[in-house]
Amino acid sequence: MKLEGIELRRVSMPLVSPFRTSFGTETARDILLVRVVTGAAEGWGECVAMTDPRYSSEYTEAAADVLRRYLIPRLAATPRLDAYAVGPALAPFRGHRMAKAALETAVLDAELRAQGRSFARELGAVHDRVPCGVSVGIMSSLRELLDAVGGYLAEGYLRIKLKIEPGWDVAPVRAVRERFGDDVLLQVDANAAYTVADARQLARLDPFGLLLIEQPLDEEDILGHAELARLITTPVCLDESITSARTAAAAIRLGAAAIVNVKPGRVGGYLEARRIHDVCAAHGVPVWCGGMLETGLGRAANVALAALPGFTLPGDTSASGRYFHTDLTEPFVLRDGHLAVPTGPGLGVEPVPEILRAATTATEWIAL
Ligand code: OSB
Ligand code: MG
Repeated sequence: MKLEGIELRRVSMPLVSPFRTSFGTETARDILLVRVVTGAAEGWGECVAMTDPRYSSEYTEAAADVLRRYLIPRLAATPRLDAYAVGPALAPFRGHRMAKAALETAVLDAELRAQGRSFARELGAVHDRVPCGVSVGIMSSLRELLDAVGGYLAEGYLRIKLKIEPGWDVAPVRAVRERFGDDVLLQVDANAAYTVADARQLARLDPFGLLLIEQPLDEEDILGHAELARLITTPVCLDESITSARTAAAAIRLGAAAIVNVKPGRVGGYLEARRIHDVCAAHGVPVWCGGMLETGLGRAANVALAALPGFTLPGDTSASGRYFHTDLTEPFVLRDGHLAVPTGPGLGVEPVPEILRAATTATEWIAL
């Protein structure tokens, strides 16, 4: 594959409502898109880094910087480039997995579009639609939370995830159980807001029959998660801590992860995400597809990944309308609680030119 150039494009998308987590409140999504242009096709990669380094150490400006300063020049100097060569070519540069993932995804998309093959086919999808959950932010009152959850259940979401933090944990879970019953698939996500010293408080969630508790402790606290898993009955799921197939294998071995949230951006791309799926499947550990408030471009690839056989729990693969009034692509729409897996070449979706133009705040063309 011969690269002609790469575009870095910044896009700003207002959210339908503020999204509050234990690490901050988002009101708009500030996105970096990577567009790879080859002789045969173009490919898109959406960088999932957020504006500020609060979910992880990566942030949008840093991703753009490392791409233009190190990653893109290295790729330009790589002979016989294809998507599987991207990871090894970029390996000398440490970290920056979200930036690397965006670049690898764009190359893979260009390659698959040129070959007329879909992400789903390439990754090994076995379903033509995936069951969807929704991530519900921290609210200022239980009433507001119950209204939001009621709305999502009415739309057909098959699983509810509540964001929690100290002071907003048992009460929202109890309120949702009391209002909507024990049959609702329910889980919580703390985004690392607790320490193992909070085990007694977290054990108070045990009676509510949660599917899992996601990343209760610091991303580096693998042993703490293993210890916590012995003190509570809710299964412990890791998000932030899982940065590669290797860290997934170690976390499973240490008893720190009964379930794994797979986010391709966090782990360096869809190829590493599939390796995590494979490691987890070999250990009988269920996985599900996380989300990072993606536009339709990132969402399309996530939905393809979520159709692999080991993704046995509903993902944070919500419809476009969960976050955006107007998506960059044709919107992903919930049908019976599911999203259809795209079947067209590559991601199977394109940005709508006028919408993309209107949302763009800056572009930079790097000729190769
Ligand atoms: O921890 O899963 C998370 C969004 C941004 C950063 C981290 C997380 C999230 C979500 C929302 O929970 C997932 C989504 O619906 O895209
Ligand atoms: Mg999470």
